[in-house]
Amino acid sequence: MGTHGPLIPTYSGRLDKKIVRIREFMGRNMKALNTTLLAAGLTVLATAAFAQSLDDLKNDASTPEDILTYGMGYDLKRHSPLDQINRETVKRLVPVWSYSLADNRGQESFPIIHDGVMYVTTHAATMALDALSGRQIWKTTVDYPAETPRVACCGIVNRGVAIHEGKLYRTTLDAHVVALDAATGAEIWKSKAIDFKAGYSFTVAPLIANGVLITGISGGEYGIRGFIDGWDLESGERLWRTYTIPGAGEKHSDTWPGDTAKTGGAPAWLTGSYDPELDLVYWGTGNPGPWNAEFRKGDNLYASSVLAMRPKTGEIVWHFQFSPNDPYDYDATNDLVIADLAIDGAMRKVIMQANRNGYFYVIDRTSGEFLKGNAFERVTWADGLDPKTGRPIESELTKKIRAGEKIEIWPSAFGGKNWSPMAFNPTTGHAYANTLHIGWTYKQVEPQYRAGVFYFGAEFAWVWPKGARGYLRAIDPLTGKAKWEQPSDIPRMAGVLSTAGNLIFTGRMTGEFEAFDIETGDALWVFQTGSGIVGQPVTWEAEGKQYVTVVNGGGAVYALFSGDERLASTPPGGSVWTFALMDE
Ligand SMILES: [Ca+2]
Ligand SMILES: [Ca+2]
Repeated sequence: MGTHGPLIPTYSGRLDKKIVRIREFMGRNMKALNTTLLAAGLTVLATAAFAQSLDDLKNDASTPEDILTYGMGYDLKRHSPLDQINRETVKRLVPVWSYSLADNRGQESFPIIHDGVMYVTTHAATMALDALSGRQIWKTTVDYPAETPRVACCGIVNRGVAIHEGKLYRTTLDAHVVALDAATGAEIWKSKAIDFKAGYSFTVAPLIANGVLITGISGGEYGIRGFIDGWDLESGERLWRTYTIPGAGEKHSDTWPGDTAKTGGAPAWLTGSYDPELDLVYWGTGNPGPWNAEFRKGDNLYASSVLAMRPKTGEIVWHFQFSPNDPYDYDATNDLVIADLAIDGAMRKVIMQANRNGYFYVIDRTSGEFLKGNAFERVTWADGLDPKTGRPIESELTKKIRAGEKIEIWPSAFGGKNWSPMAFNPTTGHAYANTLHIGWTYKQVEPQYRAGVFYFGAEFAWVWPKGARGYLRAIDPLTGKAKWEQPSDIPRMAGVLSTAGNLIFTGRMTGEFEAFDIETGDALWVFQTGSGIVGQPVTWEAEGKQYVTVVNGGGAVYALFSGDERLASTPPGGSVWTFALMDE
């Protein structure tokens, strides 16, 4: 079993459970083998321990000893039932280990943990670490052409692996999908999605739903035609491709004038959520291109939308468009969180999104019906949403933009919230999100398309507020209102984690990893990690002990585009940090 075998003894407390699992696994046809198997020792155990079935992925949120899915569950709630680290004990939270990623780019990798091994990525490598000690087990580099970074608009990043039956799956900046052996890091297959040179790239962590590996393309700022792909887990063969912009003559192609659809953008660069009961994947799409909306009059489906799709076929079952004919780079790729909420006296199956456009949406995930949409940040581009359809009511300012004027608009292209995922706590009923308080002056100009080059058709400059540029907020999904907020001068761009210990974890671009009281928002704990945090905190347990892990490493979208000189005093350099409670 190579390097994996020696880890098993550190998990001796779970051996009995494993043996039971193996018995069940072998049970139906091979009962007689049980005794032999038990006597066969660790090699057999370790082999079987690699299996993590589709059911394991489905149950991920309720099995805190591992983290098998991006977002800590198909529902992307990023909420853990673990409570050993809580409001009372968090003062004893200390680092257990740190591992250098040996990379100076921004780090956004979501850690996957299975059987005592943690898997993390950078744009340039995939790594397996002993989760308890931080020791590197293997590291496999990613080779891509040196010219590739020019087609990645907003950070040379990778958001992590997917895992299934002993294999890891990741994407590469030059638009390939790779399968690796989880035990050794050896490449099993590598498939090309598309030629990267025209502005296509991958940063997304793949989703495995109903046995299909799903990826979404990046490149919304380069005049691409967006798509979402389904891949065969075993062979790497592409099973389907669903374009996020219909082809000529297809349904909704009339929402694009002339041949504007060909360079219409609508990327799909963040991981979707999945409801196994409905067998629907929810995947957000990005802005239409170019930003100049007068160049492509019409709703521009399916840009700035959510698509509900069948994972087996890629069929679009329903769609909802947040920002029709969007001029403002309001990607709708942000995390689509699945929950069941009481709305107007009835329990509804919903998805929720804190959209870049400044509205917090609640949508019926069975049908796509708009239920609620309220501003969670300053919004001037619209006066509100139609209460029945959710369609934005554009403000006088947006009308002036459309007439060619230069106008100050809120929120900016950074959005009311950027990609950094929020958490949802089903007990408090609140979403916890790092929101952005940034405006911009904006004017549409003639766009010029050149393959692999920014395709904006707009001139813009950021408008900074006097005080905080961002707030960690506890948001009521039904009203958009904040129960509490924690300001930050340099805005937080990290993911958020909620725990049953009544804590919220997140981090700052100046390096602080932080814990807050979920009820009051009071800051309870902080640790300086030495580089900016734009990654995604997770929590897990082993041998009865709770751990918290976050990847740090400053950089990516805000650092690249804000010109915020205050970040100069925070050095780059990515690491994985893991924390646990010091003994009393
Ligand atoms: Ca789990
Ligand atoms: Ca965009």
